[in-house]
Amino acid sequence: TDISLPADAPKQLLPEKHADFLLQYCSSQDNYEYVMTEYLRMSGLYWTASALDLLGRLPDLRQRMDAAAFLRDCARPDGGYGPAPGHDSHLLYTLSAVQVALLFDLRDSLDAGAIAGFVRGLQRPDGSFQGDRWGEVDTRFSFCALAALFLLGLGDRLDDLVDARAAGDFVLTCANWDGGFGTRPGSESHSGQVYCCIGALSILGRLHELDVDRTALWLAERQLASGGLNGRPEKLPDVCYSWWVLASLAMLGRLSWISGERLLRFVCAAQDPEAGGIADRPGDLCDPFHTLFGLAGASLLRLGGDSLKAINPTFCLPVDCLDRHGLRLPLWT
Ligand code: GRG
Ligand code: ZN
Repeated sequence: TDISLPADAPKQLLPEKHADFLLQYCSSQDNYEYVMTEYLRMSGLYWTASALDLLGRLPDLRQRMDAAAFLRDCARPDGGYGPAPGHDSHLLYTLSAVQVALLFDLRDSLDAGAIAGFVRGLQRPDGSFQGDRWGEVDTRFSFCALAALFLLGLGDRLDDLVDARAAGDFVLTCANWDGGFGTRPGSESHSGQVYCCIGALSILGRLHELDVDRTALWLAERQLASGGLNGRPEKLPDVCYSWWVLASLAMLGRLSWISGERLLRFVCAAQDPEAGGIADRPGDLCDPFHTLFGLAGASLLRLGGDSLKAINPTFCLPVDCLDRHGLRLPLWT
């Protein structure tokens, strides 16, 4: 299943337009979409801020909002973060909160010990992580747990804080015969889960335990004739897989296994040339999520020209942000 690119679709990346779109999106409090997404607002702020930072326009957002106050209001007594004030904590929003803190240079305002305690409390005996106190297990949460600890500067203490060995063992049991990974052992391969599992293994320094070529081949097969990437076989292409698939290939050192030029053509076609922003596919409504992952993919491919900063494939943060905080995976040095 694929789409064809409209003949009149944009052919060039429109970085200034995207900065306008992102700033507009989060400054209009009465924006219907913005109000709608309260249950994931902390992640929304991360997507917006990370995309603006890639574009060199994060100072514009800093001027317009008080990120320190928002972080404070979303912190919970259990040490985790919720998506918005008054919501329960979850690993998804706890990772986003740490990412936001790094982007806005607010790491010192976080209680790293309390966050680490929250993360530790969600690990299960088999090494997996549940996302919150309700108990759903997913390889996304393994990644969120390890990434949050690493980004707090606790990367060299992972073994004291959680059972790092068991965390990696669990992720490896979620590998499928086709080379992909799923949410739990035996579940269907999906590119988003592949990103989380490879990301977790990259933090643990255990990528070499994978059949790298088999996984990279499954990822490369995600590219369709339109140039776009899908999340699993028989599905439609979607701009966000420019991140989930490409970042995974980058971590495996196999970025050249897909055609970057054809992918960029697909991403460009999903832009709104008037209001800015990138959608999941051409003709659809733009949002900060697909805008970040479209730009982040272009950054990995180094096809954004001078308009995009370099991005780290494990953490989806600009490389200069990680450098500034002294955060470096041995693999990426
Ligand atoms: C730091 C970038 C970053 C992420 C944090 C939460 C997380 C870690 C990663 C999410 C990975 C994931 C599961 C992405 C997939 C998202 C997505 C588009 C799901 C859609 O699934 P379907 O079944 O769509 O609706 P398809 O494309 O399969 O038809
Ligand atoms: Zn998508």
